[in-house]
Amino acid sequence: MPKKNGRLSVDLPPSLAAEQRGEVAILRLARPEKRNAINDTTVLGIETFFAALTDDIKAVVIHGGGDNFSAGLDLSDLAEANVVEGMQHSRVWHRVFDQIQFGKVPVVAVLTGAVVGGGLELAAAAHIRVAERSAYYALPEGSRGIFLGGGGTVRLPRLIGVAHVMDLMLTGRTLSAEEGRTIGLSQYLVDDGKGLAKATELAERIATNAPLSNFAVMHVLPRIAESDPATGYMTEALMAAIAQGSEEAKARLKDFLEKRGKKVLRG
Ligand code: 1HE
Repeated sequence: MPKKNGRLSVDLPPSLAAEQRGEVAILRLARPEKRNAINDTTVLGIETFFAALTDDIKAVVIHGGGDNFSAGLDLSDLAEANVVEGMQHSRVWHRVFDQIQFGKVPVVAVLTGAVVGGGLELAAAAHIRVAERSAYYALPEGSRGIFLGGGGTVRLPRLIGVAHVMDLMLTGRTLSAEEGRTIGLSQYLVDDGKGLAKATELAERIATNAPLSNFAVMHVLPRIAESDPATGYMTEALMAAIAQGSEEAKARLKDFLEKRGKKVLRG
């Protein structure tokens, strides 16, 4: 099948732009004049994008246009909200970000400039984070009189531990890209301007895996990590058996044994 390149045919709001490069779809937050602050339209547009992924897309890259990934929630969205609306608003973010974490294909996020509040929550829903040196992280919700609402209290402690989240939330302080890399906010740290290329390279590599293996990593690994060990081992055994029983695994193992398969990549 010919590999497609160009604009993705999905109807997105002006705050988002999507393109396809071969088997990788690239979603850009396209509201740089507001530091890619995420308003309701944008959240729903992210949902539309992930729902529209066709079977030829094997991985996604998400990045921010301009100098920043995202300044988080568009604060004008919540200014007039009552308690019920606040709760509903948060639940929409949960639904959409769940579609990223537990969607069809792995997602690589490129972190630049402000990765703040809901921007950090969005980044945490991705599977791999590539930070440029310009990236900085903060959770300023406390200073705004609000609280995390995009799944950050669930996802961030699993990435960096409760103590670091507590520190960020109570002090509102900023972590540098280097500090973020050290505590596990990003798996990669690259020079400014190199993030999108690195993330695309990783996404292209991910796209060569068997889809069932990627699916298992996204959907089964996090559940096993949350399980008691006995349940985890049994779930792992079941998943391993399902994966290795597949035609794709048989063909890939045969390729390796007959010297056609790829060797493990160094670096
Ligand atoms: C915004 C937002 C926003 C920028 N909502 N409009 N997030 C925050 O509390 C972060 C708020 N933003 C900032 O602290 C700064 O904008 C930044 C440090 C991120 C960047 O500073 P800078 O100097 O590059 O930009 P700027 O001049 O502050 O912002 C440019 C414009 O974007 C300006 O609008 P303009 O009409 O005056 O040009 C800003 O008002 C606008 N802007 N950030 C609305 N966030 C699901 S719950 C999640 C809860 C949260 O995410 S709380 C954290 C919210």
